[in-house]
Amino acid sequence: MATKHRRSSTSSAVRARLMTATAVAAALTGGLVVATAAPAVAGDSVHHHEADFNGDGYGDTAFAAGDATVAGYKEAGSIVALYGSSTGISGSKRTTITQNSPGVPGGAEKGDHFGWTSAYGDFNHDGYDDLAVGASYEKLGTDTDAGLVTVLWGSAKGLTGGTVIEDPTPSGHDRWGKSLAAGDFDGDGKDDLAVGASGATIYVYKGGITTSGTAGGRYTVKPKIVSGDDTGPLNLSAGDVNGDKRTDLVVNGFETGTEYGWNTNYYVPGTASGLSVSGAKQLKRGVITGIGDVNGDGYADIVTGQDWDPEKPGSDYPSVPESVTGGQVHITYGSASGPTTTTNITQNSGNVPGGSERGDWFGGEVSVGDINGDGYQDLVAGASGENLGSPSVVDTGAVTVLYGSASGIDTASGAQFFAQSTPGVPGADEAYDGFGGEVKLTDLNGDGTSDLVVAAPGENEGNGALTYLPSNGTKITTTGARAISTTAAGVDTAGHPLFGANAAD
Ligand SMILES: [Ca+2]
Ligand SMILES: [Ca+2]
Ligand SMILES: [Ca+2]
Ligand SMILES: [Ca+2]
Repeated sequence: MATKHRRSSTSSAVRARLMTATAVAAALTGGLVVATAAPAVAGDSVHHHEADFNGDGYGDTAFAAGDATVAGYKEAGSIVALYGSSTGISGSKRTTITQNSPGVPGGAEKGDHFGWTSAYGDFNHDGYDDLAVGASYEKLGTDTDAGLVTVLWGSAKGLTGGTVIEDPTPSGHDRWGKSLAAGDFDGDGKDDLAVGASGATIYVYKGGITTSGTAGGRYTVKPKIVSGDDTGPLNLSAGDVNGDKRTDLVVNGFETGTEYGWNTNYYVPGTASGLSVSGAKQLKRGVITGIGDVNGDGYADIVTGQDWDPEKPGSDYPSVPESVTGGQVHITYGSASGPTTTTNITQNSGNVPGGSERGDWFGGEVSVGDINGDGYQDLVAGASGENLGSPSVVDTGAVTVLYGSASGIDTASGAQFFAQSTPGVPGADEAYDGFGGEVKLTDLNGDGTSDLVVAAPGENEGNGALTYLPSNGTKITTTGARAISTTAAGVDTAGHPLFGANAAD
């Protein structure tokens, strides 16, 4: 039985991360924001390809406004699909979807938090990527916080209409859709959908999901993590770590069988019959994961951000040193037998810009993609709690770009550092912007290299905003950079929508 102490310990990392998206906004706005939202989803996992919802060959992306007011209902939530073009993404080519949108099941209600979680894949195998979206606080009948998962369908016109993915055991858990991941876990050529809820069990819907909601099959996997609304699978990430052409899953959760229920992560390999816990391996701590081949050996590597949760049970904030509480990123290398050795990076490593300071939340968000097209996946790590300037601007946030190489992520040279005060980046450093509160590397202008989108969920008192920073084929550049505000994205600015706090994986 969980004690109060345990609960607060198990949730500490989650809460710390939520700070970037919610409580920082609260600090600015007098504490009106309630931290009820699901944790952010990991960055791009290169599990298949760029998202292309409208099939025009340009990569697309989607960002949540999970606390957006819809038709007067607070925190009903929305999600914004942004379609790529030769000049990347902007507010002029997008679809903003709520549960009140035509063809989308359900209706916007207070506190549904539609859009907080999402995962893309071509679930109906028609050539257009689709987007599975969670509304994990949806109330169904008398079932409070039952949760709802909807697949929004890709088409030549972009995302349109949707289908509910039925919860097979609604009485067995709450928060259906609190975590989502897509990939071809059984290697049959069709994208499957993994759904997490408040329990430890993960439900996998096999590809070939139809517009009437029928899947090609369904099974469950249950890694050794704690069940609970604030625990269960926090984040799910997909990628082929063992190089067998079947997508593997990384589960961020909390340990079973320990008094304090410390954060833990598992690698669960895909097999011909789907995900299999018999081959599961425990990984380093951290609450957010991106998967990509940073050393170019053909095996995707697991990049997990651990924003401050101390390594050693028994040690606790603030007694652990700043070098730990500033946050770190673990890189666990893939191999034919799955995950192998792990290295870690902090802001104190090599020539990584900045220094590790308590509350930086370095690694609070991570994304992996090939910015310079050299075949080595590169890394972006958010540090949404970074203070900058003199006098110091609290929690304005920053992101660090680090490049892959044959020997892994290069901390000696090539690093880039961006904040809103960086020349050419739109906006300015303001307290609690939380710039870096979500990061996404994916190709949005069709040149074959990954561009960067950085969210500042705290921008303008919790409205949130995105910043598009393209790759010029060699590095991330401010040439062609643009900001996308809530207004440009069609998100209601009532309350604190926290636009950008989660990107689709
Ligand atoms: Ca597209
Ligand atoms: Ca499709
Ligand atoms: Ca590798
Ligand atoms: Ca690269």
